[in-house]
This record gives sequence, structure tokens and C-alpha cells, in this order.
Amino acid sequence: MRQDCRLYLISPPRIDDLSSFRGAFADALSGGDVACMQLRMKTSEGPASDDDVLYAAEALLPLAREHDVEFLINDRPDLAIKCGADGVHVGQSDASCKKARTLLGDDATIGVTCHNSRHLALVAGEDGADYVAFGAFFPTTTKEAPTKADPALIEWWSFATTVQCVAIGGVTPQNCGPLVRAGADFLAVSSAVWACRDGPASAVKAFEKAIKEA
Ligand code: 3NM
Repeated sequence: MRQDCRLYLISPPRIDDLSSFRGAFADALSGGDVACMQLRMKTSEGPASDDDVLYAAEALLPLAREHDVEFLINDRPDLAIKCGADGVHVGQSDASCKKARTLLGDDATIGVTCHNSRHLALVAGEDGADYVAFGAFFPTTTKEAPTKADPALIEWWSFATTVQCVAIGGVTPQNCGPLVRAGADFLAVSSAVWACRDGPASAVKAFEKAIKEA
């Protein structure tokens, strides 16, 4: 049986005040079930420096460990190794899934951005990805998402394979129902949690409720 859908947090693209964001992360984790946190410090102007990523990971990883939350680094297997993360999320123009596996080993979690492409997802699955990520399901301002995905893709994937899938892009507690019902294993969310008016804990709680009721 497939596990129930769970929440997967993506950091804000910029973390200007690490101590304040650490507080927001702790607040999010106090709100309910969180499976994973991806540190993705990257704006349209480019990625944060290696030092800034490592510094942020050093501050956030212990919190993730305390709450049994997987901690992944975006794009960079080398930084994932350096900071002791559980794995990496790679895009189509980053290190390949195979390369990441060679570098990180069998126990690491490796996820691959597959946009709205069945082909990319099948290749990632064959290459040993632990999950594939489809998106963007809804409009987002967090990233210039190059493709638009439909819940039917998740439905097809869930029937076709046992590799887990992540739904990403503009996901909120209000719009996530169709993704959950289609069989998404994870909802990957950034702004709906960090920019929630009532705070991250309240957003996580709202996602938990929406997932249960989907
Ligand atoms: N990847 P929010 S959309 C990181 O479509 C990312 O591949 C996407 O943030 C894709 O929850 C996206 O704020 C942004 O929309 C997700």
C-alpha cells in the first residue's frame, strides 16, 4: 500500500535572516506532520554562495533531525555531502541522478525535477531516483516554472510505478485536494507555508487537515 500524502517543505529562495528563519522552521515543525525539508537558496539572480548554504544547513539540520524530518539540499550533491544532509534534489541541468547516487551512496535520498514529462520521470525512475517531482500545478512566484502539470500525470504515475512522486508549484491547503486524490506522495510547498499570514505552524496544520479531508 502506498503511504499517505505528506508535506515536503522547500525553503524560501532567499534567507536574509537565518536566526529568524530558523524560528519559522521550528514553528512549521510544531504545526504537524512534515516529511522533508529541501534547502533551496536560489533566486532568479542565481544561487546563494556555498558558504551561505552550508551555514544555513548547519543551523537547520539539527532541527530537522530532532523532528525526524529528512533534510535535502537543492542541486548540489557536493554540498549535501559536506553538510551531512540526507540527500539531494536535482534539476534536469544539475548533476544527473546517476552521478548523485555515485557520490552520495545507496542510502541517500535522491529526487529529480521532471517538469510535466512522463519520459523524464521514467528515465529518473530507471536511474534510481527515490522520487520524481512534477510541476508546476498552480501559478507560483517562487520560481519561474517552465512547465504546467496536470493532476492526471500524478494519477498515471501512481498506477505506472512504485517510485514516489512530489507535486510542486503554487500548492496551498485550498487547492491541494485534487493532487492528493490523484495519488501524490508529497506536496512540496514554499510560499504557502513561509508567507502564511497566520504563521508557518498554522499553514502546516491547514495542510494536514486538507490532506486528511481530500
Ligand atoms: N519548482 P511555491 S515550482 C521550486 O515547477 C519549484 O519545478 C517548481 O514554491 C517546478 O510552493 C517551484 O511557493 C516553486 O509555489 C515552489
